[in-house]
Amino acid sequence: MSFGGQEIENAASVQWSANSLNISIAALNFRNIEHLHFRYRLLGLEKEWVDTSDEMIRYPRLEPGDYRFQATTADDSGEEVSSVAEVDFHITPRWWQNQFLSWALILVCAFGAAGLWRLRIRGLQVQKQQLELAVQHRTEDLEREKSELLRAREQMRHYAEHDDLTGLWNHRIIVERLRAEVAKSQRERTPLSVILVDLDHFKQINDTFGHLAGDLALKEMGAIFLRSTRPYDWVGRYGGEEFLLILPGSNYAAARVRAEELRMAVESARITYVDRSIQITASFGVASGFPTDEGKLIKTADGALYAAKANGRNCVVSTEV
Ligand code: GH3
Ligand code: MG
Ligand code: MG
Repeated sequence: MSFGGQEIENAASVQWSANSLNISIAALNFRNIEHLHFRYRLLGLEKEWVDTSDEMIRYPRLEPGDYRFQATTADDSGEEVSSVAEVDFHITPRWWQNQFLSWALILVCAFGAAGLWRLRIRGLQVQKQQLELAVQHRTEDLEREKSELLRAREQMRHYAEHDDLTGLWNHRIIVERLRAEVAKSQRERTPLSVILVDLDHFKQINDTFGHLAGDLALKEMGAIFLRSTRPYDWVGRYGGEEFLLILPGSNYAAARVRAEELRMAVESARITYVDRSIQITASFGVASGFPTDEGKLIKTADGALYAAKANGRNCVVSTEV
């Protein structure tokens, strides 16, 4: 018997290798060997006997372990004609075929795989967190852009509806409101009054104190009118130095009183520009009643205002429609 070129004797111990085990059998006690053949088995690998007439047997790549090779000679009838010859041998495993080491290797691989898996999961979690953070930032950006756009739109609307200098409703909006209030007054059968105000000799104010002083005076007048009206009244800049006030629900008497109060507030206001005090008066044309048409109502108020100017200014003229 030889294993990887090395002779094996009974009870031999050889180190594992990828080589094959080669066995040559000879029936030394028989003269007529033509009718003989052999039976053999390698315990540790197989249990069944194998018949052969070959004298050479080969086992490729045996695993480490204990083996017993048995062989006997048989005649043509298959009967055993010799005693069983035996050789025991042991193939010792290489260090890496050690079972403990194999388990250790399996464990290391398993732990390694688990570690890699955990790392991968952690990586995915970090990636997910980063993505969520990016989405959150983008959402915040969009929210900010949206609120900026809304603010810009609100500002645009404010500019489109208000007078730059006084901050009051502009001509277009105050006329629109008047139309709506006339319709409401008709629908609800409630009185409606308008007051048209024109500052007296305002050209002279500009000429005397300068245009910037005139601007300041216009602003102050606007503030006085706003302060002296109710939340549901409408105050607008009708023209250059003319204001239109809409008083829903106010009848002739109430509007007249209100106009007189406004007149006194204007007259008593002291406007200081640089170190000079400017005094202003205004004329008031009031139109009250149950109007059917906003154009006619304005025209009536305009007529009253004209009369107030003709009366010597700084006064109120009221008319019923
Ligand atoms: P009256 O008493 O008859 O109303 O005389 P008035 O001078 O007030 O009337 P007039 O119509 O002759 O002049 C109006 C003046 O108002 C002329 C104009 O320069 C001035 N004015 C109109 N708009 C503005 C403005 O926005 N700023 C300034 N500073 N002045 C203005
Ligand atoms: Mg005027
Ligand atoms: Mg005027």
